[in-house]
Amino acid sequence: MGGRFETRAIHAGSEPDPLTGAVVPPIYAVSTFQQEAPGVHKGFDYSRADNPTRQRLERALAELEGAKYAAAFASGVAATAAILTLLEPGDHVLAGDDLYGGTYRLFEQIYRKYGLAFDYADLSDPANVRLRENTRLIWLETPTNPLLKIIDIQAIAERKGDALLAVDNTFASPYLQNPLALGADLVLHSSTKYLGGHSDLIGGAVMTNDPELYERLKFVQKSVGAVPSPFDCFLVHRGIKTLAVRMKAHCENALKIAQFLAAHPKVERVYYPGLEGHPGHEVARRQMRDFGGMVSFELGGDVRAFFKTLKVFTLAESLGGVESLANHPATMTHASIPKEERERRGIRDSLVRLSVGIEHPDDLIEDLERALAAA
Ligand code: P1T
Repeated sequence: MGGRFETRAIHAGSEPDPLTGAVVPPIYAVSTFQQEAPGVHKGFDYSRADNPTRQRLERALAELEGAKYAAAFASGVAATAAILTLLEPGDHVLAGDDLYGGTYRLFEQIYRKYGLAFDYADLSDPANVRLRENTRLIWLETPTNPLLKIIDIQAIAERKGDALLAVDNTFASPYLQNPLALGADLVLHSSTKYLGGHSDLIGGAVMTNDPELYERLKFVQKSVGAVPSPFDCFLVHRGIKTLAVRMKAHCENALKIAQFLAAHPKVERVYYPGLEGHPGHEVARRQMRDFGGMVSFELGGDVRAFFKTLKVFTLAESLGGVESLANHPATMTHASIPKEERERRGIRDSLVRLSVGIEHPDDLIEDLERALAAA
């Protein structure tokens, strides 16, 4: 399909249905497909292996990341697990030290026992990439969850040696940043977040330009079977059509909120890459189209009273939906990281993470003003 991002987001994988002319890909709620003779069929045999609604979504996902290939999964962590399945026992993974708590849990509590070794480093300084002989994967998020560190993808790609570089692009979305163009081998999304955009589904995806990696991922997708339902694929695909307009509004609101928080006496520190004082501001300006919808801050006050007073922001895990959410990483999204390790990484009990939605910014700021006064 070609065209600029906004156009591709609407048309990618969405050409009219050849059978009926339907302008939106139909939901093929079906498990199996008739075969004319054993092994002779129209390209689909069983929906775990492939499904027409999923295939349309995968074409859209690939196009948005400038990738040749995409594989959709039942959740972001299922997509992460699929990438880890490409490794062999004894392999070493170097990961960024700030990342989603569920990713850390998957690494430490599931895959470590299958013989993978994990190390964590602050990759916002590329000099911290120190490879071992058996390092097969570098894993990073940027901006990171929840501290919004910015990692220079191109600088890490230049240091990756023989390892694969996987970038979890969930916080940025493909509208803001395309890691494959910066040298990553694999891009991952939790499509639960900005891609879906409406907090009404769980999904994940992996994109790549490497045909061999893609074949292996398709094999894992079919063989392990963590596939999204046709209905969830439809919802993600529907969400993607408005990704560009939503992201513009998320970014505009988040910058206003970050500036408001930075000037507030009860706020000790604001983490937002769009603020000029943010250590990753220059890199973000270079590798992202804008600075995203996530803002974190250290609250100098009563965190419980703050959350209790919020009315427009909902206290909930997750992010990337049209509605604003507030999260307490220490007890919610990052509770699976042991306290000592969490605090070493800078996730204190005073840390608040906001997923800034696309409501009117004045309503959001008034809500925060009230809650900060009560804190
Ligand atoms: O929830 P799921 O769709 O399985 O995606 C996991 C995931 C992967 N990567 C990042 C960067 C994420 O933030 C997440 C999920 N995160 C939350 C639920 C959260 O509130 O941070």
